[in-house]
Amino acid sequence: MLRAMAGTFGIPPEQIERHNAERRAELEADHTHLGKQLARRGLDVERLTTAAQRFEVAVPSWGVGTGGTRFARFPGPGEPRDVWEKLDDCAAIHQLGRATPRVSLHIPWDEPEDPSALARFAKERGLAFDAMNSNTFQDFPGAKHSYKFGSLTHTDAAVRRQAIEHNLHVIRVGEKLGSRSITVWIGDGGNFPGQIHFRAALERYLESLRAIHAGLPAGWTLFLEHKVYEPALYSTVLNDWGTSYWCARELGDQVQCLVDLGHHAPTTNIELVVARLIQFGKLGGFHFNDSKHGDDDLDSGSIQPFQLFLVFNELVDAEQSRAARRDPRFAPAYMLDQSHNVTDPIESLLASAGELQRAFVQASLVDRDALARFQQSNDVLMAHRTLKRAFTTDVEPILAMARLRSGGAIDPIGAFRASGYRARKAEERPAVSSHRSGIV
Ligand code: RM4
Ligand code: MN
Ligand code: MN
Repeated sequence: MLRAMAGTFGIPPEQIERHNAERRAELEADHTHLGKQLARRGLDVERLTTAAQRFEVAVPSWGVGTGGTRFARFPGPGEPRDVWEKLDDCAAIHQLGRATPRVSLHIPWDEPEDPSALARFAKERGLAFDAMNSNTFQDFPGAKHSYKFGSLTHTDAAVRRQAIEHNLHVIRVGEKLGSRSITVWIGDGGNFPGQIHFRAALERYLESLRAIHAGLPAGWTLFLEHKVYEPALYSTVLNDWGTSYWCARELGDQVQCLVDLGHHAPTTNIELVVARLIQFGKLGGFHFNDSKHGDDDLDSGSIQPFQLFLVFNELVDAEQSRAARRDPRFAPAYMLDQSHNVTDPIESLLASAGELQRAFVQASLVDRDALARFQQSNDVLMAHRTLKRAFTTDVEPILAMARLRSGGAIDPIGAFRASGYRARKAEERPAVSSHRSGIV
């Protein structure tokens, strides 16, 4: 059902132009000033602004609905009720922020009845599809077998077969949408010592993944997403990056590891994990979010912005030293994977994409020659300060200028609030009690 009609979507461009007109002169002054400061450090503000304009991250279809905890969900007004309305919201986000041209779908949460129609609908809104996400961590109506005790690693081959078929189905849907990758995250694991034979479960995982891999079209990438705990609370099958790396290597070139920032024990050094996977040629992509305690799915950069910077520091370093990498095609896929429980999801996604862009630009400021010299001579303090100097630089004028030049809003959240988009959607989309839009 094509509920939204062409012409009624998005933020009227005149509104964005008016918003920018009021802020342009100040931005230009700030951008010029920052340019002079950076020039003294041997950095070219124009090159950095162009790089910021090229930065892209995919938004999750499940992220535009209000999320919830396992205690409650407090839906906001004008929530999207189906995949079409979700795409409308994603289009508004991209219109304002210009950094999110692709959407990552979760199947069957966002199963399209007619994938080709959905692909056209997205294209009309300037959007395309990023990685597909399969879901074998819940039971859906009509399913023959339950995933209560696992999916791809279940002890019963019939359950594994159902989970494999689901992944193959998701790939087929993705092909019709123009996607070129699938992310496999499973909830499989154990709640009690003794429940699961660790090695046997991992063998079954590999066997199931081989079957999915056999159905992977040419040019596609399969991402393995590890997670240390939850929903299984004692052990998980794909628990960490090392296990993920081993599996990806066993499976072959089309299989890569995906790092969800929230999927590690609290003290894990994630930037080190990123460096290892780069070095071993298996860093495929990210699910960005932030966390304090566990898989909190908070907004990117809201809790540990320095960690985010350090992750991008590894990515930019790898990008700049191609020779040091094993994988010449190095181009990790960036996706947001967040749950917006108490904020407007559109605002959170705009802010989060901006935080990633900020970390990327800041990491691009690092004086890598100086850093290498300080590392070589064991000048610990100056090595650290070289990173800090980049991290503490306010690059906001670069980000805002990148948005302006790409046709977005100088202050995307301000423009969103001024547009009245949410109030309009609240009228167009009366709440329905049964729908579930976010992660609960
Ligand atoms: C999981 C994991 C997956 C995501 C689901 C909704 O914790 O992060 O990537 O698809 O949540
Ligand atoms: Mn994830
Ligand atoms: Mn997660």
